[in-house]
Amino acid sequence: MKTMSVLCFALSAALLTATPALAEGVKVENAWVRATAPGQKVAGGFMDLTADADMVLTGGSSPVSRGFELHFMRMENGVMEMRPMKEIPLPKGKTVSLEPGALHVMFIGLKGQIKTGDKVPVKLTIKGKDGKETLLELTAEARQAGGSQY
Ligand SMILES: [Cu+2]
Repeated sequence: MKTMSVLCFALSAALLTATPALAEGVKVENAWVRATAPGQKVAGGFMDLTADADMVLTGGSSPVSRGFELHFMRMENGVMEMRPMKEIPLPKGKTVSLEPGALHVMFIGLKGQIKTGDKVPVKLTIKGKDGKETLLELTAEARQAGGSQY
Protein backbone atom coordinates (compact mmCIF):
# COMPACT_ATOMS: atom_id res chain seq x y z
CA MET A 1 0.00 0.00 0.00
CA LYS A 2 2.79 2.41 0.86
CA THR A 3 4.44 1.96 -2.54
CA MET A 4 1.09 2.59 -4.19
CA SER A 5 0.50 5.98 -2.58
CA VAL A 6 4.06 7.10 -3.35
CA LEU A 7 3.50 6.23 -6.99
CA CYS A 8 0.22 8.16 -7.08
CA PHE A 9 1.90 11.19 -5.61
CA ALA A 10 4.69 11.03 -8.19
CA LEU A 11 2.15 10.83 -10.98
CA SER A 12 0.13 13.83 -9.83
CA ALA A 13 3.31 15.84 -9.36
CA ALA A 14 4.27 15.08 -12.94
CA LEU A 15 0.85 16.24 -14.15
CA LEU A 16 1.09 19.48 -12.22
CA THR A 17 4.36 20.51 -13.80
CA ALA A 18 2.75 19.90 -17.24
CA THR A 19 4.60 19.84 -20.51
CA PRO A 20 6.54 22.98 -21.34
CA ALA A 21 5.19 24.43 -24.59
CA LEU A 22 7.76 25.43 -27.17
CA ALA A 23 6.91 27.44 -30.27
CA GLU A 24 8.52 30.31 -32.15
CA GLY A 25 11.39 30.45 -29.72
CA VAL A 26 9.42 31.16 -26.57
CA LYS A 27 9.51 28.62 -23.77
CA VAL A 28 6.52 28.57 -21.44
CA GLU A 29 6.84 27.01 -17.99
CA ASN A 30 4.68 26.78 -14.89
CA ALA A 31 1.55 28.07 -16.62
CA TRP A 32 -1.43 28.21 -14.27
CA VAL A 33 -4.70 30.00 -13.74
CA ARG A 34 -6.23 30.88 -10.41
CA ALA A 35 -9.37 28.83 -9.80
CA THR A 36 -12.43 31.05 -9.31
CA ALA A 37 -15.45 31.23 -7.06
CA PRO A 38 -18.90 30.78 -8.65
CA GLY A 39 -19.99 34.01 -10.35
CA GLN A 40 -16.50 35.50 -10.43
CA LYS A 41 -15.98 37.34 -13.72
CA VAL A 42 -12.21 37.57 -13.93
CA ALA A 43 -9.24 35.30 -13.29
CA GLY A 44 -5.50 35.84 -13.28
CA GLY A 45 -3.08 33.72 -15.32
CA PHE A 46 0.57 33.19 -14.53
CA MET A 47 3.61 31.64 -16.22
CA ASP A 48 7.32 31.94 -16.89
CA LEU A 49 8.26 32.99 -20.43
CA THR A 50 11.75 32.71 -21.89
CA ALA A 51 12.35 33.89 -25.46
CA ASP A 52 15.42 32.89 -27.43
CA ALA A 53 15.35 36.20 -29.32
CA ASP A 54 14.00 39.64 -28.42
CA MET A 55 10.24 39.39 -28.68
CA VAL A 56 7.15 41.02 -27.27
CA LEU A 57 3.98 39.54 -25.80
CA THR A 58 1.17 41.63 -27.27
CA GLY A 59 -1.98 39.82 -26.13
CA GLY A 60 -3.87 36.60 -26.38
CA SER A 61 -7.16 34.83 -26.09
CA SER A 62 -8.84 31.89 -24.43
CA PRO A 63 -12.13 30.11 -25.01
CA VAL A 64 -12.94 30.45 -21.26
CA SER A 65 -13.39 34.24 -21.38
CA ARG A 66 -14.64 36.97 -23.68
CA GLY A 67 -11.64 39.17 -23.10
CA PHE A 68 -7.96 38.69 -22.40
CA GLU A 69 -5.63 41.42 -21.16
CA LEU A 70 -2.04 41.90 -20.08
CA HIS A 71 -1.85 43.49 -16.63
CA PHE A 72 0.55 44.61 -14.01
CA MET A 73 0.05 45.44 -10.36
CA ARG A 74 1.84 48.02 -8.33
CA MET A 75 1.53 49.88 -5.05
CA GLU A 76 0.29 53.43 -5.58
CA ASN A 77 -0.09 55.51 -2.39
CA GLY A 78 -0.49 52.37 -0.33
CA VAL A 79 -3.16 50.92 -2.64
CA MET A 80 -2.56 47.94 -4.89
CA GLU A 81 -3.46 48.97 -8.43
CA MET A 82 -3.99 46.83 -11.48
CA ARG A 83 -3.37 48.38 -14.87
CA PRO A 84 -3.62 47.04 -18.41
CA MET A 85 -0.46 46.94 -20.51
CA LYS A 86 -0.24 47.06 -24.27
CA GLU A 87 2.66 44.67 -24.35
CA ILE A 88 5.18 42.84 -22.21
CA PRO A 89 8.76 42.75 -23.55
CA LEU A 90 10.45 39.34 -23.62
CA PRO A 91 14.18 40.05 -23.80
CA LYS A 92 16.36 37.34 -25.31
CA GLY A 93 17.34 34.66 -22.84
CA LYS A 94 15.72 36.34 -19.83
CA THR A 95 12.92 34.56 -18.00
CA VAL A 96 9.96 36.90 -17.54
CA SER A 97 7.74 35.72 -14.71
CA LEU A 98 4.06 36.51 -14.74
CA GLU A 99 3.11 36.01 -11.10
CA PRO A 100 0.55 37.06 -8.50
CA GLY A 101 0.94 40.69 -7.46
CA ALA A 102 3.05 41.57 -10.50
CA LEU A 103 2.80 41.06 -14.25
CA HIS A 104 0.02 38.67 -15.20
CA VAL A 105 -2.55 37.92 -17.84
CA MET A 106 -6.20 38.45 -17.04
CA PHE A 107 -9.17 36.51 -18.31
CA ILE A 108 -12.01 39.06 -18.45
CA GLY A 109 -15.67 38.08 -18.68
CA LEU A 110 -15.45 34.44 -17.70
CA LYS A 111 -18.02 32.21 -19.35
CA GLY A 112 -18.12 29.87 -16.37
CA GLN A 113 -16.40 28.93 -13.14
CA ILE A 114 -12.78 27.79 -13.41
CA LYS A 115 -12.34 24.85 -11.08
CA THR A 116 -9.16 23.44 -9.62
CA GLY A 117 -7.61 21.02 -12.07
CA ASP A 118 -9.34 22.50 -15.14
CA LYS A 119 -7.12 22.73 -18.19
CA VAL A 120 -7.43 26.19 -19.64
CA PRO A 121 -6.31 26.60 -23.27
CA VAL A 122 -4.54 29.88 -23.97
CA LYS A 123 -3.21 31.42 -27.16
CA LEU A 124 -0.58 34.11 -26.71
CA THR A 125 0.27 36.56 -29.46
CA ILE A 126 4.02 37.00 -29.72
CA LYS A 127 5.59 39.67 -31.90
CA GLY A 128 9.06 39.09 -33.24
CA LYS A 129 11.69 41.70 -34.07
CA ASP A 130 10.50 41.68 -37.67
CA GLY A 131 7.05 42.78 -36.46
CA LYS A 132 5.44 39.49 -37.39
CA GLU A 133 2.97 38.07 -34.90
CA THR A 134 2.69 34.39 -34.16
CA LEU A 135 0.39 32.46 -31.88
CA LEU A 136 1.78 30.42 -29.03
CA GLU A 137 -0.62 27.80 -27.75
CA LEU A 138 -0.42 26.46 -24.24
CA THR A 139 -2.52 24.91 -21.53
CA ALA A 140 -2.66 26.36 -18.04
CA GLU A 141 -3.92 24.28 -15.14
CA ALA A 142 -6.28 25.85 -12.64
CA ARG A 143 -5.00 25.92 -9.06
CA GLN A 144 -6.19 27.11 -5.70
CA ALA A 145 -3.72 29.58 -4.33
CA GLY A 146 -3.66 32.02 -1.46
CA GLY A 147 -2.16 35.47 -1.38
CA SER A 148 -2.94 38.27 -3.79
CA GLN A 149 -6.12 37.60 -5.71
CA TYR A 150 -4.68 38.53 -9.08
CU1 LIG B 1 -5.27 41.77 -13.72
